Amino acid sequence: MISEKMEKAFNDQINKELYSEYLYLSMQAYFESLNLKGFVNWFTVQVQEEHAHAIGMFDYLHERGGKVELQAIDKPRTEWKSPLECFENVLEHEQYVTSRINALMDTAEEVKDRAALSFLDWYLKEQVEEEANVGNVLATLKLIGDDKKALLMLDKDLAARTFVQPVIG
Ligand code: OFO
Repeated sequence: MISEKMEKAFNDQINKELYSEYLYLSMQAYFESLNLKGFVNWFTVQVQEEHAHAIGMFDYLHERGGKVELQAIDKPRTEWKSPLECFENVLEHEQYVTSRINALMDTAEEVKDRAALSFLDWYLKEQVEEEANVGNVLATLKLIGDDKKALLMLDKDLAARTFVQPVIG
């Protein structure tokens, strides 16, 4: 049986993952408004990944005999000045999520929940990957500057991203 403290920490993180899904859906809508379909595809995959992250914790909490209590999801931002500003926001958000996963692991250490620690290892590795992927797109956007042709080339590249159902834990 999972401790009450750990149960609450997981419920809070499920909310953060669902918020991530919501934020990226809002960014997807922003790129729809710019008619950049490759970016739209990139965010479609991102939304699916965040949903999988939330469900991974949702299932795990049940597996450990805990109770899932869903919370209200904050309203996400809806406007960005440019694709560059939007991706700066993505990186900032992923860095925040990384800090939350670290805090969740601190709680698991505090209550000596080694099973949760080992489960959360996957999330920690995933954050390293996410930050690297987002950082790459961001670096390219910085190089592109105001070059519309180069932006369309990046859009074409991002259209190739596909969703692979992650095996969590
Ligand atoms: Fe983007 O990794 Fe979950 O939140």
